Amino acid sequence: MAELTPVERIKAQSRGLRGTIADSLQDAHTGSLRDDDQQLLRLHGSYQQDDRDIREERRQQKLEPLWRYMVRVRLPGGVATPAQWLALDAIAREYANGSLRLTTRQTFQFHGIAKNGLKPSMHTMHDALMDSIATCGDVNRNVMASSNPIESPAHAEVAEWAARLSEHLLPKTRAYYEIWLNGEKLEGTPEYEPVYGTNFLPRKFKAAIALPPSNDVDIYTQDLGFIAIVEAGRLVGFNLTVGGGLGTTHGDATTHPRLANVAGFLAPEHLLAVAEAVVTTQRDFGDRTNRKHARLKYTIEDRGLEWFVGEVEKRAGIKLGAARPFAFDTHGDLFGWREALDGTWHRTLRIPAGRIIDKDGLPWLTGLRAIATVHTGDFRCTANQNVTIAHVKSEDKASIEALIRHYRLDAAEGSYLARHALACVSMPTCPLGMAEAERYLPQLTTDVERLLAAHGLADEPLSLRITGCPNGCARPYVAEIGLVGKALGRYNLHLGGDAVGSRLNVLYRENIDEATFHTVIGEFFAAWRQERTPGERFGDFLWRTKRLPG
Ligand code: SRM
Ligand code: SF4
Repeated sequence: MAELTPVERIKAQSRGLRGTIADSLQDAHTGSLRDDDQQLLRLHGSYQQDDRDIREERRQQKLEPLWRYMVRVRLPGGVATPAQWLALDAIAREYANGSLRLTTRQTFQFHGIAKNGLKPSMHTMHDALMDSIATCGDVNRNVMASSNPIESPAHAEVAEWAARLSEHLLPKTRAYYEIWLNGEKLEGTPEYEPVYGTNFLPRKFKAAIALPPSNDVDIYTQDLGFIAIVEAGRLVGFNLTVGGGLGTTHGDATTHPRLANVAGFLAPEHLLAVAEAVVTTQRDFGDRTNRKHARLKYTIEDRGLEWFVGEVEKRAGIKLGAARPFAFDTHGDLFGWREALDGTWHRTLRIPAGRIIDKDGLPWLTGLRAIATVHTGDFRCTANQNVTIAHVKSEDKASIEALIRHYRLDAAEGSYLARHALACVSMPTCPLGMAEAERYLPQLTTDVERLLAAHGLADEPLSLRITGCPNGCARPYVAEIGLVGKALGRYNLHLGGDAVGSRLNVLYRENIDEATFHTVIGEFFAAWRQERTPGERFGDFLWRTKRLPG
């Protein structure tokens, strides 16, 4: 029988995710944690990283790498109050690198926190009713939900379900409170984990709720998804989706992105039981011997969807109904002021690659702090790395708009392409990055905009997503143009996603440089302009005219 992966031993022996993190934190001789604790730290929502830009310089100086910590906040549905925003802003300035980073899973990350800044950061979050529990590691991560606030009564319900789902799938261990918040120390046996058991999950696990017609959460890329079904203005239930996942490894044909299957329909009151059944089935049958084969998508492929659904139904004690009809019209965000049903207003701000920082004459961190100081509604992080200022009263709209303009928070709302492009973090913090992503995005969008304009296609709807490696953190495999890092300055080019995130693109060219990318895309734009049917999207055009393999 194949051996369990080393991470399995670390989780099993961790005494409910405690390990020796508390001792590791005390060690003033190094900015690092002990090896096993670095793994466990993830389940507390943090990764140990080093600044790759200065890695070599530090090595030459015989210094240890500049160890710093990324911390990811748990924020179901991406909803934050102004008080929470101010707490996050304070952490960004006092303990992190002066930036707040909106992620592709509707939450915030901090980068650059030193070891001794971790506890005060967790305290600041806790005081504002936030935490980072289970935002990383082999557990259910931040639960996403369609983020446009109150455009129908179902929006509020969906946000509430996301919070309930997040709570339901949260580990029960008190380790987080003990280690970070000076909670009482556990004596004896660790807490019983009804959902996770002692070994937690074989791998990371992701859940989201989509509210058609928006697929902003990219439901087909999630391990577990619920598509809200609204009939006669009422939320009547959800279609269940299972087995989406994007991570791959270059050169390893056993790994691949996969879109989720729509498995059936369930009433709202069964959502938690069904979610738990999906998670425990994956807990019990997921591959714990090979982390590259451990996601739910492979469990379903190996055992079959029918078997999987049967197991879930047995565990949840219900039979799924036939999936109900639904239709998506976008997986992007909607910009500009929009009125909600309750008469309040919201406006989504375009934040390229989600990086909120005061830089290059754009004082965005300061500007959003100023807004949070006076705002009486809330903020919504979107799955597309943007932020919505939500629930603005009619009488406050003009003053919020004035702040947006004063702090130039509308500066990035250029072309359709620029408003919708996504980039993962990659350099200099991500240890897995092979090529630039976030830092290359401004140049990349400018170049593609120029090529579009050259062919008379300026402002055509087009999705562009780039990642620094094949893990897929900016979900590049459902973009019309996806660039996936291979080496510095080199990318695999994927083409052919659709407008709503329901089609995987395909690998078109491997390991190409910038100049080749411009040539290939320029030629395709020329053909698209000439041969497209009215309004035809780029991805659809490439498939219809058989320009893509497969
Ligand atoms: Fe991710 C690992 C950043 C969304 C697939 N991801 C990482 C790490 C933690 C690198 C590491 O393991 O050391 C990156 C930290 C970089 C940094 O410096 O901050 C990282 N992932 C991100 C974020 C911040 C990208 C962003 O630009 O917003 C996103 C944080 C989301 C959140 O708030 O929880 C992020 N990652 C995703 C997504 C998209 C999604 O979840 O909707 C995916 C693809 C969907 C999926 O999971 O299949 C994704 N990340 C991965 C993988 C590949 C997993 C796999 O099944 O193979 C890894 C590597 C791993 O797990 O071994 C990874
Ligand atoms: Fe890092 Fe790769 Fe994820 Fe980008 S896609 S953040 S390079 S793991």
